[in-house]
Amino acid sequence: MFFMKLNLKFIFLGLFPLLGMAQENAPKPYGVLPSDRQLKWHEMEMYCLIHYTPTTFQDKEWGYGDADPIIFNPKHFDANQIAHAAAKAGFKGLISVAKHHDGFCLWPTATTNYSVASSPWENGKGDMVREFMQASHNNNMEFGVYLSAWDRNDTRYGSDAYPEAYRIQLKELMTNYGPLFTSWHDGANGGDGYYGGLNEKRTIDRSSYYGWEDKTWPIVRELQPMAMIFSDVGPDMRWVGNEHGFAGETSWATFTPKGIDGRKPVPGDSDYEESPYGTRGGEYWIPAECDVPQRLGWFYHQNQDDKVKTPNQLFEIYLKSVGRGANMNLGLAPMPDGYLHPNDVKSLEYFGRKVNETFHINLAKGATAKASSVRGDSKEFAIQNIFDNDRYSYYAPADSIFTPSIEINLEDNQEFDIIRLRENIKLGQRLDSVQVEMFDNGDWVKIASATSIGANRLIKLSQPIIANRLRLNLFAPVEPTLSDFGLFKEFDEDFSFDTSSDKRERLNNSLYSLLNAGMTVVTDDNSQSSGSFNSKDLVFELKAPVSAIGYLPRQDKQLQGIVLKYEILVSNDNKSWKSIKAGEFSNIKANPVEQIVDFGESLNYKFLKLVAKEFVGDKMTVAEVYFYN
Ligand code: FUL
Repeated sequence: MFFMKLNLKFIFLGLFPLLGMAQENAPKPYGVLPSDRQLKWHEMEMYCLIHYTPTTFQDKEWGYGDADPIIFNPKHFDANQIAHAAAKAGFKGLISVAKHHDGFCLWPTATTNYSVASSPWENGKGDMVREFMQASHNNNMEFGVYLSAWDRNDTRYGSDAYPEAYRIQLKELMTNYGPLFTSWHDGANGGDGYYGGLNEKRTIDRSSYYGWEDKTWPIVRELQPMAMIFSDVGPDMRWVGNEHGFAGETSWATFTPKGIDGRKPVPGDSDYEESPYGTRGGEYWIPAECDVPQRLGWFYHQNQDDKVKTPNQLFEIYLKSVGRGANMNLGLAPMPDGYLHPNDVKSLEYFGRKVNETFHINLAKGATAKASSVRGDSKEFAIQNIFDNDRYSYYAPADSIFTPSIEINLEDNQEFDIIRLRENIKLGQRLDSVQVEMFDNGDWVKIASATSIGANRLIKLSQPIIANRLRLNLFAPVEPTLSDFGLFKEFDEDFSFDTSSDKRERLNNSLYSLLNAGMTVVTDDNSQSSGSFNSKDLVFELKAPVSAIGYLPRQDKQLQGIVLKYEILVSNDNKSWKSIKAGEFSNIKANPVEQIVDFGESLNYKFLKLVAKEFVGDKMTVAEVYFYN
């Protein structure tokens, strides 16, 4: 006993001071820090979001809430086909849109009959959320859920009873579907809908109606402590402010959400101007998530089979999301039959191979490096740490050295066009910027620079460079950390889609002309112009039969004038008009892509009128109108 005590004393006296020293010696954390759940999420980098509800069967982007559940009858629903395609492409998780704005629940909830239980699918005994969960797990992916707050079906929407029901739905999802990596709450809420047959517009007070902070999110925290809560403004990750999938060139993980006109920022009512960029020194760690559909819209539309994003487009998104410290959330849209179209599968497969082939050989492997300053002589801060695969092992300079340089000697001459940098974010986002130079003909020449490094930064060079000696100049307001330096060469291979179903072609613009006068041209910084009109309708003279019209909203990130609801009329004399189609351009504000209205047949009229039944602000704006034969 006595002997053991002595020994213990020896161990305590001998070891603790050393441990204590190493601890004291680490740079002090800077600013706000990521939580454990955020660290885990940063490591995930990519996952998918699946939109599949009665809206799929209606060929719409937002269901109105009036679809008869009888239409929800997939013939060959195959969650495994979807999960397998995503996993093979390197995605680490799947999020099931358990309920979209149409209100239809993909699981047999106790809160409403408007669910799979009322559909013919699996004779009303199925649970699609469960199938997605199992398929995710079978494919070694994590699972999460999206539960739309806006419910265009529920008759209780707008009254106190609805948020109570919403919270029960959330509890069901948080309880019965295993460990979840996210609870995703989109910002679109309030507006017109079916609401149990009343067909009206219902607005709610977005700051208080859902009780996000005091009643709703605590359910997630209690039942799924590791689930990242997504909303426009956090608390765990923020919307990047667009649906192109691009974070800002500079994108800080730190963020201070801003309200509009002094109002508190809440989901669906906040200022998104800074969302792509974050806030340097912001109040919270709320990194960006880039949600982007694999097709033009979030739901499947047969006429978009040829518009599936190519592997190269997905790779660009990867560089501008994951490569800017954000995560990539790619929207998958199964066909009505219940699985992904071959074009979507093929593009995913090639994209996965591209990422894998690009990043599996790090050309900096075997390099040696020397820093202008190293912190102590401990391995903990050694420069070699930037070459290992550990995101948290790191290099740091001595106290008060805020702008160290690192010289890197590669094993050989290497040809690369992507540079990867990472900080040890457990100590905060410290680096302001990094400059990369190469040694060329006796001189140091700058080849790249980047601000905001964080969890992961990929710098894509405009062309490949061959070098064997490089220098990194770090700039920070405190002692920086660098946990990774990697060099890669983008992998490329030929790609084309196997099937094409879009038989339509755009009419040559000599075959139609706009008759309206009174247009003001609005031009943005990228010289992309749109017209602003005094009238609410555009009249075209047509010289050929048409089967569809395409409306491209303004592309300059402004919302003023964007058409939300439309009506199409035709005429032979420009006097008496026949209405042929009316509807809404759902989700057009968040995702301003071309909206194609199909007439279902070829029409031969002399005049066509596009009426803006509802638009943002006081003047309709249009970037382009296209006609299809
Ligand atoms: C948006 C929704 O309005 C879209 O329909 C889609 O679900 C997207 C992911 O979030 O807010």
